[in-house]
Amino acid sequence: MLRIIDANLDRAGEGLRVLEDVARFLLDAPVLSRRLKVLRHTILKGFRSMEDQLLRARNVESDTGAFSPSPEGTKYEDVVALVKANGRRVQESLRVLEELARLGGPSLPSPQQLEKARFETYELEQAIILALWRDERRKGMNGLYLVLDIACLHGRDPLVVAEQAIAGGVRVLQLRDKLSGRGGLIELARGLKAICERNNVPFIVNDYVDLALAVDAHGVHLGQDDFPVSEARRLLPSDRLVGCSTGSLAEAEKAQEHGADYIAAGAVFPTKTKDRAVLGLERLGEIAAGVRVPVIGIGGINENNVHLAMGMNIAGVAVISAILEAADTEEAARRLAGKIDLGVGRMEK
Ligand code: TZP
Ligand code: MG
Repeated sequence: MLRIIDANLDRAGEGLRVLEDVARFLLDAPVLSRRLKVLRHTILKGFRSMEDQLLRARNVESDTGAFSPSPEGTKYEDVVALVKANGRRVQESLRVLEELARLGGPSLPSPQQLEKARFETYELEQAIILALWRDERRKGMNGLYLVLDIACLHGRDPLVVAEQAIAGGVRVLQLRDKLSGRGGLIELARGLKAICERNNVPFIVNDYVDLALAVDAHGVHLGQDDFPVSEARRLLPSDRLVGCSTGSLAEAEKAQEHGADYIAAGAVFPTKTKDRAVLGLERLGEIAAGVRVPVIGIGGINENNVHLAMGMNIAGVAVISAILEAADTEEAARRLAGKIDLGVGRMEK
């Protein structure tokens, strides 16, 4: 019995340590890693009075099961697989400890405590995996970003335009409609999301968190006077993105602090599409250097100046008129995308 407890306590502790380090070092998620640490300590504390007894009972040499199924150990496909395997390891060992605790014993923690710890692990494992997925999506925020502004379509079918733009090289698509009510946008949003999903392009909804939730969009994009970033972060599932428009380094820092996954900075150049102060290249560069999240330049960007914006070490550029006012959508997207050298962007961020 002591040997079973000892082995499973080790497994639970080791597995939790792996999860904690992923949360701490890969995700930079202090709340998650703290919860994991507290959980690990709480479990160990429950067995502290048996510590010496367990150590004495340990006998690695005579353990008939102490071998690995393959000589080099398990190889994980990616970090998510590693988290799943270690999550399972913790859950299984807590289950074994719980079963033993049900047999009773003077110095064992109660089965209820161990069950509670196991359930917490299910939740923490899910939180880590969702955060890893969001991290992946955040890294995909680069290249050419099209803001599909319905007012700029001049009667064309948004679904057709979206398909053409993506065929030309658009890597992120946002639905922006300042004119219709959101009720009327649901069907269109669903259609655009389906196209994006088919092409492995993130689909972002401008302004409306409820619409983004309703159609299960990959993210929402918010301006300074829209719904607060921190609230959107709280409402959206944790693998969804929240983007924020900013016009200064201070706004960008604040957005990042409140949980924004990427930042749009602009207007980089003068634009007729939106009434916005011009940021200029230098301040765009300051924003790009001042935040950790990807920065997307926006405002007045076209195929003649895109290289200047990308030269400021940003992750990508967002455009409206350079694609939507062009006679040939696909060709316009292709020409712009061809001038974005992702190799010199901020992909390594
Ligand atoms: N936010 C800052 S500038 C801008 C938005 C939505 C308009 C971008 O449009 P264009 O036509 O690419 O300049
Ligand atoms: Mg807005």
